[in-house]
Amino acid sequence: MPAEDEHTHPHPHDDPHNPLPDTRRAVRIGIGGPVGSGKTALVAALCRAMSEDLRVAVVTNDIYTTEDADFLLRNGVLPAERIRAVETGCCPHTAIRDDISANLDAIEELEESLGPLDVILVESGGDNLTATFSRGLVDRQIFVVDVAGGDKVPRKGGPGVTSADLLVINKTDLAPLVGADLGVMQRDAAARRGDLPTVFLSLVEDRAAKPVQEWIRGLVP
Ligand SMILES: Nc1nc2c(ncn2[C@@H]2O[C@H](COP(=O)(O)OP(=O)(O)O)[C@@H](O)[C@H]2O)c(=O)[nH]1
Ligand SMILES: [Mg+2]
Repeated sequence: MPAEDEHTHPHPHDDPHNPLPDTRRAVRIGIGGPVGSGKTALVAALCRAMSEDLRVAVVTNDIYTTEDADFLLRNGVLPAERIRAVETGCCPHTAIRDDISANLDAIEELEESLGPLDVILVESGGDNLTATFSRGLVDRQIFVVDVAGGDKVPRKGGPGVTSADLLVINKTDLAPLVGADLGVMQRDAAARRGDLPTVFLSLVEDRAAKPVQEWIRGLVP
């Protein structure tokens, strides 16, 4: 065996211009659900609460606008360079499920310009109960529904409700106003989801989205 200093051919670890990257990549979390259920409000709450100690960035998906990204910017939840908007220009579920390249590009750009990150939140454009993320785009997905449409939503099922890694039932503050029974929603969600977790949330009352934040923090090494 030649001694260490007898090496003459180049080794990757010898190149001072090419240091090994931080190989632990950010946890990618998809946030889906119908329009108006509170996805952007949840993203804003999570950014505010987590960016104090974690490196967070966001990708938003809108059909024809950058409304969600604009909302996050206006509310100053993250510096502008940590937010990327993808204009899907088509059914929003296509960009998160079938042709995910624009979203992957956005994630790559964020990681290249910002360096290593802990959490990347990807908000879907949101159309109905059937939109789910490709496993090639995100590691985990959160599905957000709200109680405003009544307590039937978990019972109706659909892939978001039945298979999301976390189901968030938002706007519990509105339950008395619309006559929604949270107990029924809890029972129906459990019946559809088996062991997968469901949390109730009111972003009006819990501005730090605590149960969702805790779940995400549990995924960050
Ligand atoms: N009362 C109530 N309103 C909420 C709550 N969460 C979000 N909203 C409101 O619901 C509307 C839609 O929220 P948004 O985050 O834009 O929904 P998205 O389309 O899913 O991104 C906004 O006016 C929010 O302020 C909540 O917990 N309670
Ligand atoms: Mg939104």
